[in-house]
Amino acid sequence: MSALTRSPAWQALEAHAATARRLCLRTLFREDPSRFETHSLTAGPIFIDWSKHLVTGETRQLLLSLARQQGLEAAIGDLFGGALVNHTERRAALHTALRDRSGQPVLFGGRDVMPGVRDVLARMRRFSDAIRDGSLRGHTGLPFDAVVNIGIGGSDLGPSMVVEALRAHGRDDLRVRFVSNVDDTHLVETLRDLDPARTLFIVSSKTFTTQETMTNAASARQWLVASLGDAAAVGAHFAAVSTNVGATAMFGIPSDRVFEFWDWVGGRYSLWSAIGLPIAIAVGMDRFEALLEGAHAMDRHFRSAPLDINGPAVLGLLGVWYANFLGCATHAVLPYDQYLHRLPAYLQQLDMESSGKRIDRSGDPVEHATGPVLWGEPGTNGQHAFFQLLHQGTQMVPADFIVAARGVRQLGRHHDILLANCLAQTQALAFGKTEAEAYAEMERAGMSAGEARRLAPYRTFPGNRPSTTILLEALTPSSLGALIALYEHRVYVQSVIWEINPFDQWGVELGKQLAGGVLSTLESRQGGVDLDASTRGLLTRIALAGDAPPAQGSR
Ligand code: G6Q
Repeated sequence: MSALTRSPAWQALEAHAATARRLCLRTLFREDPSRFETHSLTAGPIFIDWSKHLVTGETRQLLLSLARQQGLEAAIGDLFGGALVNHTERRAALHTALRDRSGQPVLFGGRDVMPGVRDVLARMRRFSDAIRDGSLRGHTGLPFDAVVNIGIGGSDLGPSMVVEALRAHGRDDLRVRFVSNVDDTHLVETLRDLDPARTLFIVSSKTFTTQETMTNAASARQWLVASLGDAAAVGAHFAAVSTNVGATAMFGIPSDRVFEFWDWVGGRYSLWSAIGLPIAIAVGMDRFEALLEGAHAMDRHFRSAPLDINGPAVLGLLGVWYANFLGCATHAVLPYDQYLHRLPAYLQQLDMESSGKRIDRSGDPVEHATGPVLWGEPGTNGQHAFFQLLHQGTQMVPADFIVAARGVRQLGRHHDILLANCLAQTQALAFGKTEAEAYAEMERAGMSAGEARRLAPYRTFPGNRPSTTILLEALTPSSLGALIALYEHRVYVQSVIWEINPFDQWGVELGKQLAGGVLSTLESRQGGVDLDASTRGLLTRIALAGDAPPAQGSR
């Protein structure tokens, strides 16, 4: 048994979990009229109701003891203070500096990083303003009406999720699109209705070596040069965001169109950096800065609020409670907001790439569960699909319901209906429906006693299924920034408890390394002798299938 699982705080939680499994939320609410007040909090612009969780005052105290035992408060200081929290790569994780609006220095290695951060923000403002007002033009003198971001993973998911979330602030005459997949259909379908003379590409890649991104960028350059008939057009139609300034120059991107970021910004934490350039172009730099403001408000809360009313700490500790003590293997994120439809995909990377680890900070295998599988879809769509399992399946799935009190659009009763569904679902999950209630309901509807008895077990909902309601006043750039930062810090809290590094991603690096080897075998059409039988067999089948004729599109 590891020191963590042997520790007093861990052992106390294990002992407590045996009784907590049998907790009844109906009873907890009946016996404590102030449960909602004592189990809710305000974190920056976000209200969090965590009263519908399988926790008592004792659970709360025991989780806080675990947090203190694991040194959570000091670890929060380390994160903001530029300590090498990413110990395997010997890096800090100073994404919070990118949105620091305090005017105070942020030191890393004895140097203030803020002048560099402010300089890049100022350049982003000049560039995005010039695209938006049409003063920066393409090779043939036309203003841009489309921006295509080419990137993948952390260089795609954050900005694309935010551009979707803030679509209400976008402009119809300036389309912002994202290409990530190396499958050529993604690039082809994205470009097919665009005018090369009015299209700007942003190649976003921290390393500027990622195979998918560089392949897409090269094909985009070909498309542009072939259409405009002049290789010199590249300089006017490409910008880059990268830490690898040498490689951007080799690609032909002029240095005044290269936006820098730094090693201390992890890919999945980078939307606050120049990786957010497509956001600034889509919705304007003022709104991008409002996004930073919102995140900074959450940072201030995380740094200063006592742990028991600290949003990221409470959510992180609940995550530990369910993953390690109540055996939950998955966690659902259910935004009741169509604009947030890419949030689950974004959070999947943030959470699973950060918490999907099996070696602890001392280099030993962990002896406890780490990150659960995170998944989700917007409500109300999910209600007509997988919610069945949430309500009546055999697994417990803790779920986050995210909703805004005020809708962005004000169309008829839509928003009230959305809100009602969201609240009703958390109610049903928590309080369920007993067999007697199900029976009485059917009897009232005029069903025969025999039929009602037969169906009652099927129409019973066990309840006691935990959920958090995350309530925004409205979805704005600033509340969105706070929401994303809330999840970032939740991931950090869990990593501190689990003693893992949330800032490296060796699993992703493996994919980058392996694909290269298989590709050379595939292209040489010769089965490599050192390949395993399955890969060799599949390569042979692929070679036999030959090259299919290219699809004929309508355009
Ligand atoms: C993020 C990961 C990964 C990365 C992509 C793209 O934290 O490291 O998703 O963002 O692999 O890498 P580049 O930005 O270097 O192209």
